[in-house]
Amino acid sequence: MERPSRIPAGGLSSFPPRLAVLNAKLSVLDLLRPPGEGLLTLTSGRGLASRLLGAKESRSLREDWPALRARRLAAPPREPLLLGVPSDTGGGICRGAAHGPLHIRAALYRADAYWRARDIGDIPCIPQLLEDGMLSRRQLQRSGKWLWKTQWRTGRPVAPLNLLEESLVEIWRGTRERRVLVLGGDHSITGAVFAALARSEKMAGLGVLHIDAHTDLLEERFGVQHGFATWAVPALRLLKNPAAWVQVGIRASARERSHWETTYGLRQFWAQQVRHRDPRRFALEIERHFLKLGCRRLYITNDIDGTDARFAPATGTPEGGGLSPTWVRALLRAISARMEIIGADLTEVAPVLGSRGAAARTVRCAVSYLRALRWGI
Ligand SMILES: [Mn+2]
Repeated sequence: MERPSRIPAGGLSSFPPRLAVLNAKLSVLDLLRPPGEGLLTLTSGRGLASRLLGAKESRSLREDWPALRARRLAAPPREPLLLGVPSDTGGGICRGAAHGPLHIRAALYRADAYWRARDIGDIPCIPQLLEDGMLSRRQLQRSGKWLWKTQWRTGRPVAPLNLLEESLVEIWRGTRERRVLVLGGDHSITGAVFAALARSEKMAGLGVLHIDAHTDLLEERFGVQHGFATWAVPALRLLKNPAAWVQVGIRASARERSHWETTYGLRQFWAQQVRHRDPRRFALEIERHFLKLGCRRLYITNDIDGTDARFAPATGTPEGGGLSPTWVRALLRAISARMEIIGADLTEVAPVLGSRGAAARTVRCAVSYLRALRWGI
């Protein structure tokens, strides 16, 4: 029997659309799910997105998704895009950050129509997987076939961190200047963002502002390299000058500040050093620091646990003695108004931990951080 060629004589319009999709070469971006649907569920979790976003919103997102996604990916290059990574397999104490993107969106969409129209959806996250290098060939093949269907080939990304890295590389291959706002997920996702930044040659002249209660500078944890406490080590090594990595809000650490600064060459500002200072003056100080190192562009990674646990309790490792939301917002607003933000993320929001009130407070805080960022558009 003769096999049909890719596109029939009548062109794509006369072809059944499903078949056209199967025959076209899939890009990793074709795997992006509608917002809130990247946390893959079967019968029991079905309807999570519609419960939070509303049945109408989630139905219309689902029905028009491929066209909507394509249109949003084609937005003017300076417009930042929103991408969700509902994975908390890299977490290790209390999980739940996989639910962060959906809950944050539900509140963000209500507050700000801008982000609703810039949402390119979720990385599809098979909940038990984290990084392809941790998987057997057999598992890669099984989940790869499930994810890519007939388009599966060895070497294609399967686990959440690899899908995220490849998606960003693909986005920057198409539009080098594209800015992204990534919603985690546990903090391991930021490691994948940095791998993609490096592969896309975006590390030169880049400064990093890292807000967190923890240093995330373990070389490994129980022999595992990918995770919420270890991602910053390989990411830091990708930066030309480690001094261009500035941590703010640190307080839960087995070692002194001097240990981290000497071992890794980065700069740390512990919560107790800065929380009583004027955040705008502090922003000026770190801007001067970045400029001295030749860094004019900034990536911001914001772990919600950098914020004091009183204000943002719904997270895997809440810590007291932290920064206030007012302080963090003022810092974000001031620094993003002065430097060019090429990307940012917000991680570790776990709305399923603690009471409903705790979740609502944490999500409110998260949304206010996203809205504090100035993208200069
Ligand atoms: Mn942390």
